[in-house]
Amino acid sequence: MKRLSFFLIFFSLIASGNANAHIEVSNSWARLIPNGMGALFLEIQNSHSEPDILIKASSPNAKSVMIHKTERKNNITSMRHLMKGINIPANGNISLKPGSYHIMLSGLDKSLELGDKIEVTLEFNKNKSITVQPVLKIKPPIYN
Ligand SMILES: [Cu+2]
Repeated sequence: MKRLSFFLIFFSLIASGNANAHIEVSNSWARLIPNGMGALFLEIQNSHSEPDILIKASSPNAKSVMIHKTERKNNITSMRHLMKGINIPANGNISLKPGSYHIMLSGLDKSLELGDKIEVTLEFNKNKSITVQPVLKIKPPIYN
């Protein structure tokens, strides 16, 4: 009986671990923009049959971290703050890339230089938080 309950606990731990780890983040990199600004780009893959939401992000290297989307309307480019985060479709993926979704960093540590790594933690509605360590780069064009 003791052995059986041990296995039950063991398997329920595996099951909850799987349900909690359906989000994968890859190809993260960050752009350093003058005046202590930066933007983080990455890809999010959801292998679950239910959608999830990237609800917020935070960084020990920046004073403010916001989820943004760059939009172009009537030849004017602007950035929108996505208060409700970004939906990640079931069994799908979302790209945070220049000209689209990104994570806006402001008030970055003044000592940071190109090639340095920063740390950003992403929080999801269902999945556990994921921390990435993107390298600071500049990829032209700077504003798009
Ligand atoms: Cu932005």
